[in-house]
Amino acid sequence: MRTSWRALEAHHARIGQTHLRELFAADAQRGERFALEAAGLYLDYSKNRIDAETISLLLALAGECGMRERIDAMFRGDVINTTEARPALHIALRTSMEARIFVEGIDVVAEVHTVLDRMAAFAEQVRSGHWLGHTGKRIRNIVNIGIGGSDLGPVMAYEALRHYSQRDLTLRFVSNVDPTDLVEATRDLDAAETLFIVCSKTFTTLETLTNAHAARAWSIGQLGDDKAVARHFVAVSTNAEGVAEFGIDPSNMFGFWDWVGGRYSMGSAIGLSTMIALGAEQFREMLAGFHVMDEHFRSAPFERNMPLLLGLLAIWNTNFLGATTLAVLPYEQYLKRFPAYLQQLMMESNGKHVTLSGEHVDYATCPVVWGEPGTNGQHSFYQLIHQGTPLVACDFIGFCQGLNPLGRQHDLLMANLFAQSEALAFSKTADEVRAEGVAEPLVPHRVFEGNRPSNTLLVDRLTPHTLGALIALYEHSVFTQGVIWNIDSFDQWGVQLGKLLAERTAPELESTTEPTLAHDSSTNALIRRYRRTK
Ligand code: G6Q
Repeated sequence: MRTSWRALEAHHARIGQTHLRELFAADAQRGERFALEAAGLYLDYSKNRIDAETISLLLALAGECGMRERIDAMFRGDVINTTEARPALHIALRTSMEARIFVEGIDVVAEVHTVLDRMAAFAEQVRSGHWLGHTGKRIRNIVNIGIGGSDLGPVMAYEALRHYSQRDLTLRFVSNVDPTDLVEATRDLDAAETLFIVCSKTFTTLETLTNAHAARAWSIGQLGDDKAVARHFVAVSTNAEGVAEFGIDPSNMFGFWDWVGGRYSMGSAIGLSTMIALGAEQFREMLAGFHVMDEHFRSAPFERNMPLLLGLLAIWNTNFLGATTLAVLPYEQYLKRFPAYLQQLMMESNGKHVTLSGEHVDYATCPVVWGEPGTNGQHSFYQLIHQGTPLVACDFIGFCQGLNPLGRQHDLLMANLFAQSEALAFSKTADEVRAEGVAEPLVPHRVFEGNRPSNTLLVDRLTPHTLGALIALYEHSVFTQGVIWNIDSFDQWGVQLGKLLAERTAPELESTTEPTLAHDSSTNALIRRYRRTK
């Protein structure tokens, strides 16, 4: 075990039970001391159960884990995704045109900008009405077909930045192989005005290809001509052969590279739907926001480095305080898909059980990530966060300026955010409850123990730029945690397993003759019952 890890354990034994009340009482400046600003985001981390020594011990842990070298390796394009033998170079998607990053002797930055320019030209044609459908009508509906990393980023970004989108375009997102998803997304659309973007890095994913084939049949069915595919389907993929086999003209394909992980790909051509909705300029603004945070992560001293500190605080909460879940609580309706996006980013990256060299870890890795926008969550699951038995770490996210001013509503929204993080941190003791005149039998029920850790991210305004910075903040926090846990944050063997298993079972459901089933008795019985009843 690392020396700094042991030192943190000893430190935890000393201050682990110290209440946030005491920590705030001991330092009148605590709220400003444990806060910092970067890339337009303000992070207040003072409501964590830490003191100055906690931070210096966590920084020592980062040093001991070789954090500097690992960050540099990522930015250089080294093969840091070792189980897939690839770099993880999402930072190259948003770096400046002048930068040079080489993968196997090829300058990837130049390639990134070539694709961005092609995307921009296409997006502009669609937005302006110059890209016409097969029958000569302009495109009014864009349906993105993709799943996981080829869906969650685009849908989250569209929802988050809807305020800035071209309102006469309808965007929809189809991911599930459940036919309801595609059927509901297309039932009121005119195929003559509908463009499908088929997003799949591999172009082999069962759900996406099944939906894409069904969408093609729907399109051709309405338009009555196979040739319609050329004007109504474009693809985003690394697999040009697969795209051509499907029948999409390679000139209507936007490429990316195997060094972009699915969940890190929304700044690549996978973001084509986002670019069509927002326009190229605002898409580039979003990339610029990512880039400012990337540069901050790369160059800021560790003690003022926002993603690094956020990652280290997660280590403290997970491994020393025992918080096994993280609630992401945006006080911004436009961020309604942000918790789902972070779920994949964090849990697929760091939900790992072995170290880089394959040894079983003997410490907890990624917490369960979940959340909902405030204030809605306050009327459902916040009860457990306040008074339940598990310790839930919380990230509150709020904006000083609302995008849709309406009376006092934005102030009311933010008043709730501030009040919640305050209530979670500070307790209401039995004596305080009694002093309010509460009858004795009810006193224990009205007590709040407090001492629940939270971060608050306060941002001036939700814009493409600040959204980019916010996502990059979490990406690099995830990376930081992965380095400390010594795991591969960029592979996803659990996801690959699911893809294989479904393909094995589907023929057993479909075969017209009784199949010989060789599963366990539970799975065999379920399959037989399904076959009888379907
Ligand atoms: C992301 C994962 C996974 C992936 C989907 C879709 O990091 O690898 O969510 O994005 O399984 O894969 P394709 O883009 O290849 O269809």
